Amino acid sequence: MKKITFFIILLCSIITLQGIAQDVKKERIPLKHGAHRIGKRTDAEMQRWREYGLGQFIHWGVYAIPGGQWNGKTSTYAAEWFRSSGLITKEEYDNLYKQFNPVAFDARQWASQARQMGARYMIFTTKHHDGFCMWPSKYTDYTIAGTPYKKDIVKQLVDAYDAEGIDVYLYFSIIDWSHKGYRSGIPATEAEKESYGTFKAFTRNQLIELLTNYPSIKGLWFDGSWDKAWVNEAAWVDELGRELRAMHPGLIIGSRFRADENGARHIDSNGDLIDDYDQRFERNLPNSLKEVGGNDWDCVMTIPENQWGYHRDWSLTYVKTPYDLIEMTVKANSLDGNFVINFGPDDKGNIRPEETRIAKDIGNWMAVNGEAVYGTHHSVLDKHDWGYSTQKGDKIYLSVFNKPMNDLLRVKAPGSKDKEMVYVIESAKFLSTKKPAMIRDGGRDKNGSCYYDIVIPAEIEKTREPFVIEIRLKKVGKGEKSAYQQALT
Ligand code: FHN
Repeated sequence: MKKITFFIILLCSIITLQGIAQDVKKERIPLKHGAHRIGKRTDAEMQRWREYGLGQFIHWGVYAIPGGQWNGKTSTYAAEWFRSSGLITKEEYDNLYKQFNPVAFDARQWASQARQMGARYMIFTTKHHDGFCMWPSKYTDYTIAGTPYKKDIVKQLVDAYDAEGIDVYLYFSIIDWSHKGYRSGIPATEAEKESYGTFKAFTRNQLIELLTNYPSIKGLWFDGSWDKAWVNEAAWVDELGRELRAMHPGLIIGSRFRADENGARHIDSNGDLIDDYDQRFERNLPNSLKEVGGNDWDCVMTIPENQWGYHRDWSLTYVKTPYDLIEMTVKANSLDGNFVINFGPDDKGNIRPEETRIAKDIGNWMAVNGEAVYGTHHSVLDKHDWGYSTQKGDKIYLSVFNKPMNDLLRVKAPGSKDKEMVYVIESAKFLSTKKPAMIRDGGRDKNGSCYYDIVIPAEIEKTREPFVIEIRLKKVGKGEKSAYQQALT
């Protein structure tokens, strides 16, 4: 008896403690510089962002000159970090810009290639961690104006991509190795504070300059904001964000710009997303909606493993295939995110042939199947092993990357809350052939979900390409079949 009483008391204590723990978890702390909005932005600009589906990233700067190699040695470092590779002295690197002369650069050709690939937005590195500016900034001499090339690259790109109807976002690195006042650690002395103050003023000036010079851009894509010194400036950075947004209504900024006053980055101390979309999924797609936490998000991805800037030698790394990248694109959209593929042009301004081929293949697939990506979101269907489903209005797109050996694609329709009703497939067609698909009834489970087997015809099977089936569902009384099924089964 004593034992039973003991266990009952223990159980009650555990339940009470759990309750307290949950209450403590739910308690919100007052934050001045955390998220300024709970939930997603609902304005037209952000809705447009949400519908892009596929984007292009471009990492281009003076690091394209060494392209990962120097004095006959090859670095396995990310090429855009070459200054830190140990193969070049800082002085040599900092003088590379005097040779930067991308005579083959043709912004219109890049933009046309991006449009053919199906990109709806582009993010361009105006300034990476080395601090070299691809626009003629009046706040430093370390810019494109000081190169033999001289011309404003950012302007040419903004104009060319605007002309193709591709929205432009400017990548901006907070880390800037070229500025004397830049530091990673929190300034301790008055002199350090003063020096860091000059860096803050410089950063603010450059951001205002970018928004002033290129007013058609849609957003700023921040990077290199993890330094303690920057994180420590929550109030100042928050105010800067306000100023930039006031200057440029509708401006879109991801979660990597600022931290809250407790140093929490991306997600504030109350668990809410800081700014407009979650930037934490770099080269790392989430696997479930739960991971995404109901937020907008993007995933930026390299074609090789971890090379963003131009590296001459791709033989040292796995290079993703067009189908790898297409699958990732569809997966991102099935989880309510955008997917952005990175390109690293060479020092002359050429997009490397491997990237051009990949862009072309992706574009050919997107031209036929892009409906499954643009403007779509997570579908009402469960995740299936053959691939991913996305949805737009009442159209559900089944993107198949793992074709079943029996050429029957099993689809589980959602269960219906009303026990007398079930979902049937009202219509189904292949996007590539535009032909209707034949469907077999696959039975029901005890929760009222119906199963269907979509027959993959030989003409689709033989292409050995990922393909998309567009279906529509209809709720009918139990035992009824859709007119489509009656005709086709
Ligand atoms: O250090 C950079 C890296 O070079 C590259 O620019 C990527 C792109 O998102 N961002 C940083 C690493 O997170």
